[in-house]
Amino acid sequence: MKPAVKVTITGAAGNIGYALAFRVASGDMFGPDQPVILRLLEIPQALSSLKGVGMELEDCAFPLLHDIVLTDEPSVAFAETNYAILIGAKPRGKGMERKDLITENAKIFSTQGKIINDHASRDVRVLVVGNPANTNALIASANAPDLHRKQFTAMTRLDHNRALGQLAIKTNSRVADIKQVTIWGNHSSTQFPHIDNCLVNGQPVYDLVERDWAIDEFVPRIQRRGAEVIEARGLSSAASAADAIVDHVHDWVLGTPDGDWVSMAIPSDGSYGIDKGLVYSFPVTCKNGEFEIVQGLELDELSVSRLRLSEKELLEERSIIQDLLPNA
Ligand code: NAX
Repeated sequence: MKPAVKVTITGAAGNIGYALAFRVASGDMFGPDQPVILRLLEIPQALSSLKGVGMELEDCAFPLLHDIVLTDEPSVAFAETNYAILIGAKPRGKGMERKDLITENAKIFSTQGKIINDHASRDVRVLVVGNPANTNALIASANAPDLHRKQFTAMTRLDHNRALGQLAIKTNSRVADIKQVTIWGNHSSTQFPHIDNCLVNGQPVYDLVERDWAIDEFVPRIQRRGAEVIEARGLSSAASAADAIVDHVHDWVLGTPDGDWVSMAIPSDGSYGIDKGLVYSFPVTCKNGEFEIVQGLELDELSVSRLRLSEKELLEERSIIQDLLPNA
């Protein structure tokens, strides 16, 4: 049996953390032959609830789960960790402006970036989920000067999966038959779900749907899907977010299938003219644990303007937290 990998989950007693821990422990993230050690981090006020999560994990008797650490001490949670999944963040409080949320959460992610830099395994892979996810990933990586920028990513896989789900319904096909969907930009309402290159059963998607439908209905639907779930459930997406986390890390580590790509928010290398260093969602393929941006996609004027709009929002977010980017 392979040696166990260490997986840190922050905010592990929260909505998403609770849905995620069991999926990782059952082998969904790394496969049925990869044991895991879970390091679950919470704030002191949530430690009792976290204890309950730990008890339930024990009660599942997962054969792949070799150890569970429950802690409110980040240096313990991140010690020698191979995967850091940063979910814990402050929710937007009453009367709080978006700017306040960015500033409040920036403090959490700059601190965690430093601790990951000092304590995590040198090959650590980081996925930021807590919002504003893209900018929080930028802050964490800028505070981890000894690690490579490409070790820090943010999640747009939920948006990607939402796009696949809605396209499958619209085209009356199976999700597995839909390829080459992209989420560009920020994990926010400026994201651009883009299907110009999409194939359904090998057929161009626009043989099956109108482009007007894509722009006028599909794009806003994916952009607003999170809000739609909250309206229906009274709670934000949790199981689907946890599922997207499993997919993001699984594909990063184990690779994407030939002939398809996934969406990941990663440090821009300037591809498609996006400001270098911004954590921006691109179409990527993954192989041998590395991701690569899909190059050469043709974008019409409207698509380019949507990419720019989301880039502009990320530049604004960056300017708000500029003083927390020591190595930017
Ligand atoms: P919850 O409020 O249910 O859980 C968050 C947990 O984090 C709480 O248990 C809290 O005690 C803990 N926490 C707060 N600060 C912490 C810190 N410094 N260290 C460790 N733990 C800390 O929120 P949940 O529904 O789980 O959502 C978590 C985050 O994910 C939010 O920021 C949310 O906006 C974001 N999302 C991001 C998504 C994405 O696609 N990138 C989609 C889902 C989700 O909306």
